[in-house]
Amino acid sequence: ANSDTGDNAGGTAGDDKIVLGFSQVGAESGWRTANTTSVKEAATEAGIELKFDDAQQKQENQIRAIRNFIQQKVDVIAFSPVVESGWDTVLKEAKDAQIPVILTDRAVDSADKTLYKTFLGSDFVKEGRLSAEWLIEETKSATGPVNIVELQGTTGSAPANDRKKGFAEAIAANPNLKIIASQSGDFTRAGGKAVMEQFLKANPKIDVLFAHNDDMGLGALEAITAAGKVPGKDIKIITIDAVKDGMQALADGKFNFIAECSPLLGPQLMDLAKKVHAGEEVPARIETEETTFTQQTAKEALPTRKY
Ligand code: GZL
Repeated sequence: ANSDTGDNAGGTAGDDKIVLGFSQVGAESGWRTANTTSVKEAATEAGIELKFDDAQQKQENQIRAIRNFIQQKVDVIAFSPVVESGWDTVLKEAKDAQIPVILTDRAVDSADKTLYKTFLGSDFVKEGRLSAEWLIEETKSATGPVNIVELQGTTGSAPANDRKKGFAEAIAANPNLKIIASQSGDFTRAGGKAVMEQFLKANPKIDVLFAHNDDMGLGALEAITAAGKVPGKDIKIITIDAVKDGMQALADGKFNFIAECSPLLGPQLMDLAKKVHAGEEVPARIETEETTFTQQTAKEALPTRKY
């Protein structure tokens, strides 16, 4: 740690623990809680002292937490930025305090790439594209328009922006596929349910729901069945994450396709924290390994899913 207790002054310092300050988005979804578990367990495993803060999905709370970490002179700061913009000032303060910063899960839009050492997380554009590619294949024999409604993630967040972009770019190739409504459900089950209720009231013909995460899709299920429609049949459902509850819905035939987004970033984060603390070079971008699931492969994978 950067503690200037002086008790190591001049002596052969014991190899004291690395102190990592971690600012987490919140606890909005199954993905998020699995991610928190992964970070906490990996810190224990790695012998790293973790200072953990839950920002309840508020950027000002993350900025405050990062400032506290700087005051406490932690060795390394890591965080998952709830939104892409508005980080340059506080990241500059961390840089001036010579505390290396690691981005996990979500990215920031800062032009100055020296404000953080690396970004460890998924390629959200690819997740959106893979979701669309499944739908293009699934509807290739459709003659008339295929009406899609989209439940976006948290407004301004990298996963919401990029999943939307990847999906929209891919379906542009097929004029039959139309996004007739698109709105944020803030990555939560409650948000997904509330917005899907509105979609169903306003749109008599909905063929497909594209939800930016499982939790909003799970909330939408309640609205769809309440409207007397059969999820997975009357309305095809595509989601992203592949957390256990989403995979169960997929195996049960209520969802049709999930693009995985792995929350298990803890071990890689701790390895990176040790490297940046030691002043070692690390890659600027580390992309998470992940796959996709159909109803059949979800049934096969469920028994061994870790989250
Ligand atoms: C993606 C992550 C998103 C998940 C949601 O890496 O930021 O936030 O897809 C979570 O479930 O709320």
